[in-house]
Parts: sequence; C-alpha cells; structure tokens
Amino acid sequence: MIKTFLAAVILLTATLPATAHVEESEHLTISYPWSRATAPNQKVGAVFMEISTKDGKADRLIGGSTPDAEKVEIHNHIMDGDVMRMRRVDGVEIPAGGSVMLAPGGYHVMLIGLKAPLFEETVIPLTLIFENAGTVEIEAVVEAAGARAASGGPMPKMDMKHESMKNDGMKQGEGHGMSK
Ligand SMILES: [Cu+2]
Repeated sequence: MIKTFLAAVILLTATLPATAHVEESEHLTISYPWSRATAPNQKVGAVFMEISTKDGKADRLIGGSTPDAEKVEIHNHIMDGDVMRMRRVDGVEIPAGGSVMLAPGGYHVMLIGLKAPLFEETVIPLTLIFENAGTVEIEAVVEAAGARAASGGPMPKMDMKHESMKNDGMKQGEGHGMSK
C-alpha cells in the first residue's frame, strides 16, 4: 500500500506542475503541504500542512528529514508576553479520528541549514516520522515568500531566533519569514 502511494506520488510529480495536493498514506492524510520561498542568505525554512488520522488511532509527528536541509525539527510558536517566539517541541499530537493544522504562527516543520534557497513553484521532498505510522514521504510546494500571513489581524512582534539556533552557531536575526 505504501509502495503504491509512493509510486503515485512519483508519477504525480513527474506529470504535474507544483500545485496544492493531498498525500495519502495507510494511516494518515497529509493535506496541502507547503512552504515559503526564502531569501538567498536565509538558512531556515518552514513547512506547513494539515495532518489527519484515517483510523481510530492517534499518532504523533516526531521528526523528519530532507535532502534540502541539514536537519528538520518540529516547532511551535508561543506568545512570550507580547513577543511571539519559536520553540522546538518533542512532537505534534494528531488526535484519533481528527486532525492538526501546522500553520504560520503555530506548529511547523522547521528546516534548519538550508543547502540552497527555496524557490517558488518548486517542491521540497520531505520524510516525516510518526510514532505509529512510521515514515511518510511527502513533497511540500514552495509558495511566494510572503504567502499566507499568520492571521488577518495585526502581526505580533516576531522573535525569529530559535532556541536551537544558538547551539548551531547561526547568526542572530536569521529566521523564516525574514527577508533580510
Ligand atoms: Cu521554527
């Protein structure tokens, strides 16, 4: 079943331009995985999607990998006073028979140490690791740099520095969503 799924994905990517899509695995549905184009000197990117469980079992997204970045972490945004900060989390719970949304301003899959800029209308091959479902291969579509802001309201102040970045020797001020 997984092999059929992979074959279908490969066929799709070979025949269709990069576009919004839904990826099915045996236990999970991953809807519209997407990311944002990055500036040439930007070393991080973020991938967003909706993940639903297909059967009565809850699952948990716990990690991932991609050939396009040195490492992949699961992050959340939290409000610290009036400043929004990103934090690495152990995982994202996907409820039984339900879904979780990874979106700007909330949970996201963080790509750290991008090997090349992410260009609009390309795809990022991404392996997601789930506690129960194991690994699921998906491809995230890269949209424009400013695509889909976190909300319609005024943006909170963003602190794009990562806890984890301090240990990676990355310069301050680098972060996704920033174009400097
Ligand atoms: Cu992040």
